[in-house]
Amino acid sequence: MKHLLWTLSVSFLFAGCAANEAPVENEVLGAPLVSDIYTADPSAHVWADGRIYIYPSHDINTETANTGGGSQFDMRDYIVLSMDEVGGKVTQHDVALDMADVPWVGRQMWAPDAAYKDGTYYLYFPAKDKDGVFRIGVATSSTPEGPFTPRDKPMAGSYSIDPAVFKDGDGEHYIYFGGIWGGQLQKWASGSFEADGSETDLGVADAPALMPKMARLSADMLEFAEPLRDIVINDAEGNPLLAGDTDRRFFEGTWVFERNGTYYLTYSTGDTHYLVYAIADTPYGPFTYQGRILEPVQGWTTHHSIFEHDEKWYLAYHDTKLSGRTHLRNVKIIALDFDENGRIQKIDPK
Ligand code: FUB
Repeated sequence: MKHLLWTLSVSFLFAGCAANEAPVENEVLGAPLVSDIYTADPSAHVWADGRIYIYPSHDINTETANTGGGSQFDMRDYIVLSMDEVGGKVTQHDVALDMADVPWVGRQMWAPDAAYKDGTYYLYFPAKDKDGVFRIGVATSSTPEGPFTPRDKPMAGSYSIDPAVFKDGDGEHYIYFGGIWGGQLQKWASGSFEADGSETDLGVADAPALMPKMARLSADMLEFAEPLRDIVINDAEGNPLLAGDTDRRFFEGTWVFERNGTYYLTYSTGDTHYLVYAIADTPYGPFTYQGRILEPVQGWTTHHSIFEHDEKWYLAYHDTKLSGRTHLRNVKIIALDFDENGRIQKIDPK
């Protein structure tokens, strides 16, 4: 019944839309997937069984104060959500990975992603090591929901946050990651970690913005197969987006997918609270900025993933409607539409 109502709502809203309008409204479709726990940063995948799996952050109400750098986001484990279809019954699985089982982790298990290859599921997760430096770890499982067994060290040469893994049509996997401010990417601007480096940005508005990083994954999915590269994001004239262009420049939360031969890089602009996208002809880019996907949601952070299920496209995202508190978020899913030229139709959550 719930699914029927959801489908009718979608049909009604789509029927009333002109080609360039957002297809849906969040009030109708964007109900929190679960309300027993707080979840955020949803990475959605449809594996071979056709079921939708969401790999979110598991927000918790700790006593950790907000002393800067996102310290109040003090998460300790991961819990996977799954469902047969959007709008269907959501299963909240048991703990997939606990901080206590990862020898190198000090604190703050942030936004994860997952991948599948040859019978094994891989969970990629950022967390601060014992020295307070964000690294990216990998854990493996024979089932999509876990439990996952972590490696005892983070990926060699990894840093910052928000890993996102994209599988290309030729079977190669690529990992994208990075986040400025609390995600520490600006502290790596010189190539090595500067503990006393900027907490807020590079401060040079007319310099090229910090770009997210990427590499092809090794055949065993556990390490970078090549040196890390910047993901270049240009404007329509082919010039890199600038640090001062806070409405468009990358902040955190990359996601990559391919549709009709076009590679889409989507990300959060952080302090301006937009989800935006850029396109390229290859998974390496360079990417050209296109526009916004989602206007600001309730809450400071905005993070997402995009997936296709039963020939429809969806945006998984979060807001803070359940709690009203920045660090206690709830994951939602909403329909996403493309026009005939492959342009993503912007959604306004209000
Ligand atoms: O959930 C903690 C952090 O908040 C994520 O890593 C960022 O993308 C932001 O959503």
